[in-house]
Amino acid sequence: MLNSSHWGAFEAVVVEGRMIAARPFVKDPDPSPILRSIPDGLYHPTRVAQPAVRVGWLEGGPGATREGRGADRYVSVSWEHALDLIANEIKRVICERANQGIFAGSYGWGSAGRFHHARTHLQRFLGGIGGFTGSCDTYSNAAGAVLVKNILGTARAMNGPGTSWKSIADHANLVVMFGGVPIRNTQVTPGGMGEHTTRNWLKRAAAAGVEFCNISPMRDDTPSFLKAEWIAPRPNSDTALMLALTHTLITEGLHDADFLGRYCTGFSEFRDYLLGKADGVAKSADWAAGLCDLAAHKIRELARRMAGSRTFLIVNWSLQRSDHGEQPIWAAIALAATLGQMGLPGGGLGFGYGSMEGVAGLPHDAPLPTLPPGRNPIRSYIPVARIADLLLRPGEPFQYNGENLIYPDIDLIYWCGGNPFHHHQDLNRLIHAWRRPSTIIVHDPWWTATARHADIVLPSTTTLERDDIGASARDRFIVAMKRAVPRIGGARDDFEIFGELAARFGTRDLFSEGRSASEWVRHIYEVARDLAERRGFSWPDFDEFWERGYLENQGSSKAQVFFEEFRKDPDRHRLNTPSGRIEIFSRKIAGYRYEDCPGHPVWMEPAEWLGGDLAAKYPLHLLTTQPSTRLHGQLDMGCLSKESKIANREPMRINRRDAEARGIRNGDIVKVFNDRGAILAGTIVTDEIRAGVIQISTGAWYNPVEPGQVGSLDGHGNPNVLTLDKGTSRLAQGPSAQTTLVQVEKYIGKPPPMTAFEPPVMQSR
Ligand SMILES: Nc1nc2c(c(=O)[nH]1)N[C@H]1C(S)=C(S)[C@@H](COP(=O)(O)OP(=O)(O)OC[C@H]3O[C@@H](n4cnc5c(=O)[nH]c(N)nc54)[C@H](O)[C@@H]3O)O[C@H]1N2
Ligand SMILES: Nc1nc2c(c(=O)[nH]1)N[C@H]1C(S)=C(S)[C@@H](COP(=O)(O)OP(=O)(O)OC[C@H]3O[C@@H](n4cnc5c(=O)[nH]c(N)nc54)[C@H](O)[C@@H]3O)O[C@H]1N2
Ligand SMILES: [Mo]
Repeated sequence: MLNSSHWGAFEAVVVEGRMIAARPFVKDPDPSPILRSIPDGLYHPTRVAQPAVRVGWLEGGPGATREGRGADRYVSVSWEHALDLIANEIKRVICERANQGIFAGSYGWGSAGRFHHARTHLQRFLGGIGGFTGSCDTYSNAAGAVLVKNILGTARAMNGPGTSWKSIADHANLVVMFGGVPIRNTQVTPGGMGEHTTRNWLKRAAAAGVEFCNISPMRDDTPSFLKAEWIAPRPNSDTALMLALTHTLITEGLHDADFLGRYCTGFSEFRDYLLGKADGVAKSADWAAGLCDLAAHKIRELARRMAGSRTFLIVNWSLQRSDHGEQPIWAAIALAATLGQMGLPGGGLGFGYGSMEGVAGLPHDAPLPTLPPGRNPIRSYIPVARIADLLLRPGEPFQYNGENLIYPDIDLIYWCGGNPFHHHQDLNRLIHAWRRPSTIIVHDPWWTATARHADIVLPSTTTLERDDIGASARDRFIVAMKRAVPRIGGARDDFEIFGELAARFGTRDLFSEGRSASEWVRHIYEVARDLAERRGFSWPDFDEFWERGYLENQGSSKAQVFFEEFRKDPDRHRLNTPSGRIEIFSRKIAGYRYEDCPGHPVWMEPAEWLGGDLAAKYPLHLLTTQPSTRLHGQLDMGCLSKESKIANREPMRINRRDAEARGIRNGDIVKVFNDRGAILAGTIVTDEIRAGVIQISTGAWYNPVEPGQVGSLDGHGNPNVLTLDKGTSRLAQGPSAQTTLVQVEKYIGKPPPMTAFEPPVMQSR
């Protein structure tokens, strides 16, 4: 039976009603090994068996014993009882604080299915009873997306489709990759995929003779078959490097003045800054060498090589998940504009090509079946990564992208399909903030750290327990996700849960629009099919699609070149920016007068980095990359992720020199710490990572030694205990997770037991 996941389509192998394996989809040339972990997750003891209520909340009522969150026991209750408690509590909060007192931004990846999209169901339900405080943008690329909408006029520049790999393989001579193209990240795309294409495209480009340069603190951010040159600047110093490359181009007369004049606006302001007209500091290669810890001649050579080749720049999203994360994106756009190759085959730049599968695939114009989001009648929201600020600073003003906003006063959090105790920075600050609201409700199939810090937890089904459709704008396939096994424990679909809740508000029909789950799956397919027909595709009717298990759209055979039309005729194809051009200087952004995001790309020291004062106390830069063995926190308990652990802890990769200086060896348990907190991890000593930098993937389930306590040691290795919780700037307010310094020492003594993969203690009533 076919099914799908964010890491790829698969066949569920079921024996006597039990799923035993996920076999890769036959059409996938490079399936993800994460599939192996699916059956482990499906039947894992951390599945939430029944609706559960935290003892302190049940006994004391909303708001009682909030510091017990994370530590208290739970009581199993019936579905009826749990739903009554929730409905009454929502009514109380609406009555006392109005709807904006409910926070339901509910960020997270949930599952690949297009109908059982957990957050959308939550928001459709709450939208129908007066609305909620929501969130905008993403943890993935908020800083980049908000910026490029302003200066290129489209978020597509950040999210794709961009210039295709085919165009790069056929026409580029040189690909310079900031953050590499880690194939581990291209295992994933939201909504899943029928085929993983990145590895084969890279092979094709290498075979065609394209040369690669990897600018990253980690050598293995590119596969070894690319034989890429490795340049390893200090983390978070890329903006300085890009400015110096541009400075070299200009001072050596290698810039494309025609392109800058015809297609861009504001180059002269930027040039004045590069030449140091106002501050007396030329942003030269010599200047950047000290900031990036690279040789100045290397920077100059790279600039000349770029100008002498058809050069494509790749900038991964990771660079902008840092303090002033708008700047490396803007500086890269200015660099590409100065080279003047944007809009040419194999030239220009693209973002996120190593962040996800499909960003640079061959485009197809087929529609996606999707669940309509519904309407939120109130306009109250935060930029997504400001969750802790929202809870800690009710009533306080803040800025975002030119707007002056106020944090509303939240009394109830409803989270469905996401895991803030995985995704948010500075978890000790979050635990503190999380104590503010009276009530926290979570739906999840598993006892994640977020569920363990909630008052009411409802068990959701997984994709294996329901029918759905998997599809992504970045992939040609649309997959019938067929229910493979019966529901596990007392789990219910989110759709069904919100239908029951809506009934308690008299809005059931508004919420469901009178359709059952199976009618909805058919409906969203048929709506998309109509649209597909109008675009010249011919899709089978629903029954035939369901019977066959998937449908395959023809991708274009023609490579796409981003900005090709704009380059041909910038007047007819004006960009959606105030000037209609690429804004190297933005009058609009300058007009906001944000000192942390002025009107053109600039170098500003990040709050924490190896070039700053804090490095004396915390001399290692922590990179919290995406995990190769799972999706975020999902399937951390699966075999693939478990096999990767060192002494049961999340691996930490450290350079040989730094390990030797601390007397740390392969396999040692270490304590990683800074002023925000401390975690344990297992050591891997390597030469693949720059000295002064350590890597810990995100997603190890938070396992505090003292549950519920602010400042507890995490015995498993969730790096968000250590990361910085700060908006990138007042422009985008994105997360700054990659801006974090730490120290590492060998852990002496008996390590605490690992308990994150055991369900919490249930108390009988
Ligand atoms: N330090 C650091 N932190 C980061 C990042 C980083 O680079 N560094 N990256 C950030 C990024 S880019 C992202 S996108 C976030 C990801 O953060 P999240 O998207 O919040 O992480 P997931 O673990 O995917 O959480 C999804 C949750 O949905 C649950 N779920 C699955 N199916 C269903 C369902 O049908 N119904 C319900 N109700 N729940 C379901 C899963 O069990 C899981 O707990 O993390 C961010 N955090
Ligand atoms: N297997 C797997 N794949 C995933 C995910 C997952 O959970 N698992 N999550 C998906 C999601 S939601 C997203 S948004 C994307 C995120 O995609 P990205 O944000 O691009 O991914 P990261 O792994 O955080 O970073 C990629 C590389 O950038 C480098 N890097 C970090 N900081 C710097 C810097 O300051 N300068 C330079 N030059 N390089 C730096 C690191 O060495 C790192 O390996 O990944 C997606 N892919
Ligand atoms: Mo993401």
